Amino acid sequence: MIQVLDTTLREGEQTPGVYFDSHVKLAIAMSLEKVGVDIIEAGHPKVDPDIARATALVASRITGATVAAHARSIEADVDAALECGVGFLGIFYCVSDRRLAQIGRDDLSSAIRRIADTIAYAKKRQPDLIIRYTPEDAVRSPFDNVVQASIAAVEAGAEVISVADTTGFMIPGSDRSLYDYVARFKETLALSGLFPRIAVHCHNDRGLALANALDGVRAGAEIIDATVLGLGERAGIVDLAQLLHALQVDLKLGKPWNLEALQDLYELVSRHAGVPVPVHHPLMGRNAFTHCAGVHTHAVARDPVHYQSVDPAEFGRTIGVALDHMSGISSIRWALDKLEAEVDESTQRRVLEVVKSIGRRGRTVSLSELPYIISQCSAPSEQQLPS
Ligand code: HCA
Ligand code: CU
Repeated sequence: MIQVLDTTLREGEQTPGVYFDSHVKLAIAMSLEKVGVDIIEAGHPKVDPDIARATALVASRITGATVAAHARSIEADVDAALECGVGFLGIFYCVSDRRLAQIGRDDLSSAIRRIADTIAYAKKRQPDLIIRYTPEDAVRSPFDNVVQASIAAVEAGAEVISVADTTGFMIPGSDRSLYDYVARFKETLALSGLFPRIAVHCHNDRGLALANALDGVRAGAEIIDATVLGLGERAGIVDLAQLLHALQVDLKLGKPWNLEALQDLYELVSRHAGVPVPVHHPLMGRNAFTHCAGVHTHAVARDPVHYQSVDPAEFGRTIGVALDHMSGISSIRWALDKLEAEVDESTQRRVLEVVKSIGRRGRTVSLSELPYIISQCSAPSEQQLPS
């Protein structure tokens, strides 16, 4: 069963300038719960006492999803996380040779010992805890290091290993395919008789996060990380709405999530993050189901399928038509229909000309201003009005 882990409250808060107060974190978590995400990563409690308090608050109020916390491979981080009452703990430790040599305190074997000891410690403190081990930057680390660390992690009590594409390095269909990586990784662990659930955490540095995540799914990953608006370090990670839609509607995987609840969630996160939803954001953007050119609106008026492969009703939305320089007579008729206004053919043509001329100035005519344009274009003839 595919599960979705939302990390808006942890990875998303690593977006420069984004900070969610604890009551806002609770509101976002409750909105995520309404959408039905399976796991909510609420924060890294050791980073800051406010984050610890917010994580505890979320863990105490959310019953419809598993609440997770983030921790380095250090007992103090585990203690801080478990004091928050979470049911899922993500422990990360990079095992690339370069990182171990330049930044870490350990060589590979002591790093592996530290990872295993920390996991065993957490499992002992809370036997029902679900533990995920993430070899950060897994895909650019020596494969054998990742395998050795993961085997030790699973033997110490980790149930989930997350393949992190920490720098958005992977490219579908190339020799940097996450599909190939996950498939080979699972096969290699299976040779040791180990079958942890595989998670994928895909950064979007090359704009390929979702494509890579779906490659991971195809190779058997069962937990997929995402954030609202794809927030996160640098270019962020997988966008939650896009992921849920692809899994649920296109691939028919996972439990039924409540896609209609996404609109409120995006609005809430956007407002508190201070990050506007781009107008052309797939699925959630203002223009995502708005048709512009006359040829398009003409065809869509007969059957939206001509220019739409996603059904806006999945999100509780409807199609729209933009009134601007690209409009045709069918755009005007669509708008008149919406307004339940009856206007003769020649007035429609005059309205179209006004709409086009406003559009050429780089503005879209809203439905609410159209009645005034109609009035202006209706008899007594426009020419009789004082200029
Ligand atoms: C980080 C890096 C991380 C960790 C992911 C994980 C990544 O900010 O700590 O712990 O599963 O991209 O590798 O987000
Ligand atoms: Cu990340």
